[in-house]
Amino acid sequence: MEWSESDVQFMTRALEVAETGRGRVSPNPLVGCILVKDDKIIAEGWHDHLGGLHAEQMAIHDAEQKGHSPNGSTAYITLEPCNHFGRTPPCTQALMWAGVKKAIIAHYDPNPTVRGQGIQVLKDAGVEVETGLLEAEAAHQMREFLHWCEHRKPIVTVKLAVDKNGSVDDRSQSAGRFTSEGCLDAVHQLRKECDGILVGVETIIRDNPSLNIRRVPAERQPLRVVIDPNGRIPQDSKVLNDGEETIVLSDDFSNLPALLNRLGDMEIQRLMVEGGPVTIKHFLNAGLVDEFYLVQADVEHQTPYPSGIDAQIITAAGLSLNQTITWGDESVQLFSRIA
Ligand code: AOF
Ligand code: ZN
Repeated sequence: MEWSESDVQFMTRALEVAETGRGRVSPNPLVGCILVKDDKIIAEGWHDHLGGLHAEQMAIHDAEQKGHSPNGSTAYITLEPCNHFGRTPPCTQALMWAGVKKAIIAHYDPNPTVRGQGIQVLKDAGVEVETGLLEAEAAHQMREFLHWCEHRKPIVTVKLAVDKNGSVDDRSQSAGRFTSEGCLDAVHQLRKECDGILVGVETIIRDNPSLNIRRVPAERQPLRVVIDPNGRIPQDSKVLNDGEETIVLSDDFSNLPALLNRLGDMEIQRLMVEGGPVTIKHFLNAGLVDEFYLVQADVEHQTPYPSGIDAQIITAAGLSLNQTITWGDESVQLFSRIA
């Protein structure tokens, strides 16, 4: 398929508005929809939050509100429209009633209740349909949803902060942060994009962390998952007493694939593993890490606690350096699984 420059521009815009829902739509995917008439955008919509309108319906509503008729327009949609009554009525029907004459779709919907039917129903109704425009970009944007549809388990994102020598903790001091405020904000944003946060019980004992989202606005908190094979979690730990959900699992580390399947059954599509190094190493050794954020702090611990994890170990686990970004004062290496 040959796409025109304006096709690419409109789908790029659809992907952009879809981002608005990031951290708020799981277990649904991010979806954006643009309505175009006479080569001009007349309306925009996106799936904003779980339970909210689907992107197509918001776009149709937006057109009407702005006094434009969607009749005869072309819809650029990042995901195949749904054809089922779920939390909302089918988008296929909405598009047809609105008189949309052509739908350009980035990615098919692998959800078993939708698969293929959305496109077929539109075609049967005489709507012109084209697919595959910026498909790879859309697949990347909704990668945890696609992964979960296929494997029914979460992608695993690790975050680890180390000092100049690869130490994760200064044992000469009580447990504390050694990264900048800006870095913490970024970590909270990342937490928001994940459905669950997993730590080993050692982290709870040493740090008593809250493992919640406080530094960026959040409508919901991630599920906290603590691996505690020997029942050592202190009953007064914050994660057990702040009213948000925590599950404590007595699995040992040989059981990680089964654990991920169970979290997948709970609709956890992206799991953040926050530590400590022993827990992270188990995930690395089992080949279960998909993304790794290695945060490099510009400090030196007096009594270091070596992580034993560096770029080489991460690479050996099947990941490769994707990009280097900045979080506050820290430089962060992002490693991703080689597809
Ligand atoms: C669309 N447009 O904007 C989204 C779609 O639980 P529901 O009813 O909200 O349906 C969720 C499913 O619908 C989700 O798993 C995915 O297959 C599709 N999401 N479809 O036409 C949208 N978010
Ligand atoms: Zn829909």
